[in-house]
Amino acid sequence: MQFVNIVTLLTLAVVLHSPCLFAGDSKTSCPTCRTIVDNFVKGLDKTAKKNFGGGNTAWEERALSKYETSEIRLVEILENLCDSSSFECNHMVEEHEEQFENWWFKKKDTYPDLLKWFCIDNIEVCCPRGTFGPDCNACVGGSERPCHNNGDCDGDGTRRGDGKCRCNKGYKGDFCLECDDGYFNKERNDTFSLCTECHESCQTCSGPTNKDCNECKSGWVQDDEKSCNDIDECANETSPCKENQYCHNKEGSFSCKACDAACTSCTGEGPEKCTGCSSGYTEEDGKCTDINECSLPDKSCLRVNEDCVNSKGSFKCVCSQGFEDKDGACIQTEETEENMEDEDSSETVSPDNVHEDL
Ligand SMILES: [Ca+2]
Repeated sequence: MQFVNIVTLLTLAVVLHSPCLFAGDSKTSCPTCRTIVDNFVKGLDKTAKKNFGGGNTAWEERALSKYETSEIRLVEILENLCDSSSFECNHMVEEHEEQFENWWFKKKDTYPDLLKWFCIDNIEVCCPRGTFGPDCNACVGGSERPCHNNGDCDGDGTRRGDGKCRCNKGYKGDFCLECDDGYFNKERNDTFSLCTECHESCQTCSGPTNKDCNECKSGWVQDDEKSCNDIDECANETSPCKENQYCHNKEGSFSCKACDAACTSCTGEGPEKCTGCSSGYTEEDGKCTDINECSLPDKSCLRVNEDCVNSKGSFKCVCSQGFEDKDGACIQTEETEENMEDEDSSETVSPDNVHEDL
């Protein structure tokens, strides 16, 4: 007795948690139903010429007309309504198989619109376009042109939603008739509104040009003729950028870009635009040029058996070929094969090893 009770409880728990129970009311049940109907129509198309040899004999015509309305054809169509992986679809078809048979044999001449007959009127998971919710009420703005064609009605065509509008870009308000900031009404009456983008210089506007701004966007300023024009942020005596950056003006804004590595400060791109040279560089012919520390009269590398390697903005001291660094001195390398290989690879001077101090 105890055992039976547990089994009953478990079964009940499974049933209660099964998605089957909620399939009729899920968010996706209307789209699923529409897919089923679409695939039904495709199935009708696909089977339209089947079992028909292409000839024209009386026998074939009779066979065709018999197949046209046959259960065989219906089963063929029903088998291809859903992807095998779609639980909701397969469940919906299984659950309403009798309805499909009913429509196929008795209703399809009177109610040729399967979507309306099945999804809307019969299993009640969808509504006609432009309507929403359990009772298929008209969307905001009316079912003909929901949201005045400037937005989406919540729940449109389903048994869900609240019918309110989510306006397209550029539109606002409950009815999507008003223009959003940055847009203006090109055309407007009680039921129609066309909003067009303002000139890029306007925050709000009444027309398409920079003379039609009600208010300039930030980065733009109104001149004497009431037009909004770009502010050249870089024209100021003091740059809005950091010491090692230069200012680049843009329409409606500006940006700061890094100076060349040769400069500590600059007025533009490249070593020619430096106003101060980085260490390791010196001014030469109007631009900051790398100092070759290896050709200075005072030697930069002082140890015995070492070479000076110049690099951009710096230099490096490396032991000469056949010598290696040991305890701060360049010692002759022992001639083993392994060491020969090591020497080969140490010849490459990578910029990572470059001296930072000079
Ligand atoms: Ca600017």
